[in-house]
Amino acid sequence: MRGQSKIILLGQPGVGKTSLFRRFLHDEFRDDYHSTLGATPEPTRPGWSTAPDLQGHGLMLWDVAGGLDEPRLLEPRMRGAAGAVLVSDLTRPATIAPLADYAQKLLALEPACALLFVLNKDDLSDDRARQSQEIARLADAFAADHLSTSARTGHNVLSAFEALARAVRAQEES
Ligand SMILES: Nc1nc2c(ncn2[C@@H]2O[C@H](COP(=O)(O)OP(=O)(O)OP(=O)(O)O)[C@@H](O)[C@H]2O)c(=O)[nH]1
Ligand SMILES: [Mg+2]
Repeated sequence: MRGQSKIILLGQPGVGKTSLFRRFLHDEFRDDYHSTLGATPEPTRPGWSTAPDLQGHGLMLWDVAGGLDEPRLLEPRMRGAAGAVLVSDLTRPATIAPLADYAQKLLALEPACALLFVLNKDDLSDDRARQSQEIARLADAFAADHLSTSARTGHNVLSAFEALARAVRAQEES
């Protein structure tokens, strides 16, 4: 993986895709919610990760609107993705299962795309055993990793993108 790998954020509306994108790229967080319109690709800065094995590996992040009901919009944005963060909301367990649909649609277009499943908003609740189990099962079904994150506190946000960058590289080397 040299140059920039296209990474797409996928998941139901309001799970925190834009918030993870902003926390990761700009280290900021906003409480207000504005549903994303259109796609806004943005690159990582040089040196975004200090991990020795990721030096020179840039990411181009695509933040897209949540929802599976407009495949004509979603599919062109999925095309060319080397990696995807599949985001769910810890406080809304119903946002977990649809990630299987996003993953299947994506892999139908980009079979070698690396996946990372995320349970976001982990600052909001300690009661997470069931959700963690569900996301772990889903990730296992796609032979992918999973993490809980908080865009609000920043917990695991950098780690999530580093893990995905490594998974992208592993896919490219296989
Ligand atoms: N407490 C908390 N709130 C969060 C977190 N991430 C996102 N939010 C809030 O959840 C709401 C939705 O976040 P967005 O990042 O806009 O969600 P999205 O997935 O981009 O939504 P769409 O663009 O509609 O698909 C906003 O009010 C955010 O402030 C988090 O980790 N913790
Ligand atoms: Mg958004």
